[in-house]
Amino acid sequence: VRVALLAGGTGGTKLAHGFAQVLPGDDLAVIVNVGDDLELHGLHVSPDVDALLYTLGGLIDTERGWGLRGDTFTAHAMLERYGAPSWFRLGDADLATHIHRTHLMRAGATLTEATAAMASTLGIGARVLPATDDPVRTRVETDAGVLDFQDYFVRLRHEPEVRGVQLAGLETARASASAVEAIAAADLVVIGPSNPVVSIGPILALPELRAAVEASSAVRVAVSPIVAGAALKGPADRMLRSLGHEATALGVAKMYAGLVHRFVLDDADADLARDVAALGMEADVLPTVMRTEADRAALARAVMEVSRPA
Ligand code: FO1
Repeated sequence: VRVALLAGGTGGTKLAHGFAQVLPGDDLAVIVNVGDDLELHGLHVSPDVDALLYTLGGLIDTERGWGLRGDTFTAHAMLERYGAPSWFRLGDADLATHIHRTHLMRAGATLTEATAAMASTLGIGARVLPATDDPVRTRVETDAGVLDFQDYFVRLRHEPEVRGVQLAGLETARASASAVEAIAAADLVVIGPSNPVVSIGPILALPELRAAVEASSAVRVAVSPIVAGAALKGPADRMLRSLGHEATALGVAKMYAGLVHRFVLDDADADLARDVAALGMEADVLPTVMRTEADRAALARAVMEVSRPA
């Protein structure tokens, strides 16, 4: 089974790790959000790509959910002393990732090429494919003004209410050809349990990528990032509410209606299955909360199992 997984943030990354545990490397392509990317200290930082590289490479700091396990922050302290922005912390070893990526890109590599080279060095078999090589940057309209994504997410700890989302650069951006091809070649397209607005939204906003999903003959399944009315991590529930959606698995299913054939909701939301099915998709009730690495693999296997063509 060739799987193309759309992902960004913690939930999608954990499910990617689940698929990576149960599929041969080449059979998994992860299409990654780049709307969170930023330029910092002259370096290209790509948080969702980083999280995938570090998770699939077994290097992530699982407590924080970002950066490298055991990293130190000496360079960060020195940058702070120089008066550089200090609210976004790059660890010493993490800094090497951003320096190397930026170096490759200045020498002419695309983000896709730089990511592939780094994934290979880290021994990652799965293809980690940025949704686009062009700069598409998420901006959030909040009560505190229009903010760059990391300004909202990290500096302001996603406290301001989100009133709208803009994708700067979208008009001229082209989807990555590798990502489009991976979707076309997939037997199973999975929308991960990621924030539908700021993680999956910037991927599906690329017209060629959305068209590739719609044109795909694969089984298409989405996994709910909302369990019992709450996001497991991050502001997805509040963001859905302030943008006029229901902050429930059903609310997320409504956002994907017409795009997916199946929708996976957590055991805790079994009572919503009937309403999800009424949207014209199969509702699959599964344990979706991934506490351990084994949970990730089990969810990946279960998603493949329910999606197997009859
Ligand atoms: N998240 C934080 O909350 N604080 C940080 O200082 C921080 C630094 C950071 C550095 C590199 C990287 O790849 C990610 C980093 N993150 C940090 C995580 C991150 O930006 C967000 O969790 C995601 O963008 C949301 O998916």
